[in-house]
Amino acid sequence: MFTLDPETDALLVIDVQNDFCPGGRLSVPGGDEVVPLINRLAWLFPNVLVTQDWHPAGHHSFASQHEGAAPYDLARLPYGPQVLWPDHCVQGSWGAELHPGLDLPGAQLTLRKGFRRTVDSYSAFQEADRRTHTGLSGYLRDRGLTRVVLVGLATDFCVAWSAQDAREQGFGAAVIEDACRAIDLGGSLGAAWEAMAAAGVERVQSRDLLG
Ligand code: VGL
Ligand code: ZN
Repeated sequence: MFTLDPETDALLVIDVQNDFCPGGRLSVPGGDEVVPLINRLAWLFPNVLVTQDWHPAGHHSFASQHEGAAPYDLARLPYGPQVLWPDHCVQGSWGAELHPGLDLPGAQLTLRKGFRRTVDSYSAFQEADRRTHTGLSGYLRDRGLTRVVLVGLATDFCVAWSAQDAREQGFGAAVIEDACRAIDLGGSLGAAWEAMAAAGVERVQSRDLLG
């Protein structure tokens, strides 16, 4: 059973952007399939918040910035291990735009992350240096929102990191599994679900909300 509290729950729509959909530069398998479902789910939530991965050209998470590296290699950056990605979600580019089918007229906040050239930010709460905050927890607290319900891309990266950080910051967190799609690099999807369960993230299905 999953009971929504419209007063204190927020739907957090993670990175449903062209580059993470088929035809994009970091295409997540089936990424665009979540769009109609997210549009339906959004009607249940008076509070809808959206994130965008938003990198400057030459961002250090791009393999193109590391000599001899290929996309999906693992690198050591000053703040820790970092998967290197194809160039993606470059500020102002088509790939960084939200998927055109996303229909969220009631969305209240668009939060952009990953805009510092040398630090990545999978999480909507905290950058990969684990010190720099995006401001989302302050926003939620000021608005009396106590739980985030997460949907979007990708389950095992930005969704999982955001959900775990929500818990760490003292919020409830639930992930709607079928309203997300994963990258699944070397077992990352299974590991993400394990880590989320350990952090107290609820794992739910859209039918639990839509009936
Ligand atoms: C993401 C890889 C790189 C995500 C963002 O949105 O899950 N993944 N940047
Ligand atoms: Zn990124």
